[in-house]
Amino acid sequence: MEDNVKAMEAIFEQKIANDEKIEPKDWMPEKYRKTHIRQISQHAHSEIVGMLPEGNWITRAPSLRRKVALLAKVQDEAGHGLYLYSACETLGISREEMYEQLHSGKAKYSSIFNYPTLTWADMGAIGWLVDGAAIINQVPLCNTSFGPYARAMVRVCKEESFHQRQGYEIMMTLCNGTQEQKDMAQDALNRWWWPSLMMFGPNDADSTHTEQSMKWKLKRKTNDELRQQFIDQTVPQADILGLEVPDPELKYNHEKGHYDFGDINWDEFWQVVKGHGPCNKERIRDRKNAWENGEWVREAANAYAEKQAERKAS
Ligand code: BYC
Repeated sequence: MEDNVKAMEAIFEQKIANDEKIEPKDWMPEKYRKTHIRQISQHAHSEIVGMLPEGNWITRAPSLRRKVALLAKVQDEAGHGLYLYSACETLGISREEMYEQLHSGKAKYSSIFNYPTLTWADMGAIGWLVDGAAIINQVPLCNTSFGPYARAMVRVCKEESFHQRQGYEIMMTLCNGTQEQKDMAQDALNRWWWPSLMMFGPNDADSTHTEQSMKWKLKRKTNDELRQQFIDQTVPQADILGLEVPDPELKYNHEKGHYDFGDINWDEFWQVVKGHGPCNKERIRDRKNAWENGEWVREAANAYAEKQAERKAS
């Protein structure tokens, strides 16, 4: 029996070394399975909770064109959540169980969605910064070792590129507008900059999972590498907008070929992760309400599916 497990372990390790995908029916170590359930379900929850701060602005979008684009973006996020929940289900956890973990606070979701969206400029800042950070984090995941996750990510990344551009275009319009509009864009950047840097997770030295996840090729880059990439890519975009990044220590380091930046407030990050951010309670309340109010829809859909199956069988 033990020899059998060792042989399967060797096949698994070889596949990882060869950059072959691990598929749901392949043998995998229990820890690999559990780590993937944790990360993929948290990712799915982030997409679904991420619909709330933006959904808040659909009825207040400043024009029909803006409303259509925002509505499409929020719908895309629902779709991303569904691909990810489906990918996660292939690892042997049910969707109900995942929802239960979200609603009870057992499962995390991205810290970024616990901040409020106060003005229309926040729709621009979220698309530009939050989706921008998501792309940087997720492009390497297209190459992750677990097949269903990698394949879901390919499509998600394509859609995130559209989201990033619609956000940047909102910022561009505001920055080319009146002084009041430009101030609104600056205020949104001031509020979203640091939480966007926190999205990449704790510094590598404080990250619990990075080392093992890199070995399994679940993560292809570390939290700090991705954060630096985001800063290097985004600061020139802020320059084009004529906005100031709210970090007095931000400076291009010619020797390193990267921007140096100030200290991240990790106390704030952990407070938000532990449920004490500005909107944590509201977000979970809204998700629970959506689940409870949707019960009749699930019942009707299940009843319909049963009827169809009965018809086919008869
Ligand atoms: N927020 O060992 P670490 C989107 C937790 S959605 C909350 O580095 P890991 C979008 C972490 O879970 C964006 N918690 O962890 C949607 C761990 O706690 P547990 C979501 C965080 O997993 C709508 C502990 O801290 N993207 O794109 O190796 C609109 C130690 O961290 C956070 C994804 O989920 C955080 N920011 O690395 C617009 C991408 N960071 O689980 C956009 C996939 C860390 O031990 N996920 N924690 O209790 C990942 O790439 C990785 O999971 C992370 C963290 C880089 C986030």
